[in-house]
Amino acid sequence: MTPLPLDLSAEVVDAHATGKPLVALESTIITHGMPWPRNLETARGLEAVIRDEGAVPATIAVIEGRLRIGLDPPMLEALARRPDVAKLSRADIAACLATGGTGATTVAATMIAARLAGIAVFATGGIGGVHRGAETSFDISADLQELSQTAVTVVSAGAKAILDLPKTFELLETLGVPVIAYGQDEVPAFWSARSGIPAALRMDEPAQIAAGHLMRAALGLPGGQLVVNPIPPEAEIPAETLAPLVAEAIAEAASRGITAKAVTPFLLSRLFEMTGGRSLEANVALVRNNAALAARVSCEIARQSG
Ligand code: PSU
Ligand code: MN
Repeated sequence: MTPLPLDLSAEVVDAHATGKPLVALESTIITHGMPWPRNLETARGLEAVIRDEGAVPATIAVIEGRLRIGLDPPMLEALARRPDVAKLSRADIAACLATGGTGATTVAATMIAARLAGIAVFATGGIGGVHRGAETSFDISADLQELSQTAVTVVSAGAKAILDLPKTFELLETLGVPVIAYGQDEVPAFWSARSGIPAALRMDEPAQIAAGHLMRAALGLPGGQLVVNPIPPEAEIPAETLAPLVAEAIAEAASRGITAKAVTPFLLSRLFEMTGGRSLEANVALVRNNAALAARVSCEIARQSG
């Protein structure tokens, strides 16, 4: 059988050997979600937040044909500086590894890698979902199916508000993915804490989220849990402020013929311009908040299973 070109950082190897809790981080947010140099600052900051909470970070990417679980500082910086990195989802990751390529992992590909590396918890910003107009474009992120088949708990701030949120949460329900709102009764909408959409599940303690993860394993259920953690109030952009800008950005993407993998990065960068950078500041704040919660959940999984 083809050997898996998997490299664990020394820190990740040590964490496994000593039973320290780990948190996976994706790399598409670095290469396609945020502009230089804020992307690198944010990526480093997330690792620091996870360490401060007593867990070990593992940023995941494919570098020259090797699946890296934990990037050393020069590797992280090189990835953040490169303008031409591929965006890898479930469909792309094997081909990238097989051809010696370099690519950033999306939520779906990061879940696959985290599971292979024995990491139970992963922090991101917002998952991909059902795009508006999906009834004609069929644009639905592979992140949703991945959540239904790969047993990793993903801590997010919901699905990005550029998406069709009601359809996204309907589809997650159909796929059997538990959507757990943290500390409130409705799902958040990425840059805004509220969406008006009631959450199927609510938990107020990391210990409950950890217990849910372990119970799914005991049941032999294959998929993951999606935690939706509201953006901190001081960083929030009200949904009313954002709605017209999102509509304008989506219309622009359509008129410019932007499709497939390019849609989400285009909309994020247009909103950055339209909000004078405020959407990026909100994105940084929410992903840091998610990293902290993910670390607490990972510590609880280690405690409850130890
Ligand atoms: N969260 C962010 N910024 C991002 C992403 C998540 O704050 O850029 C990325 C994730 O990697 C997610 C991807 O998987 O956006 C969704 O892309 P698509 O809609 O093409 O599936
Ligand atoms: Mn898509």
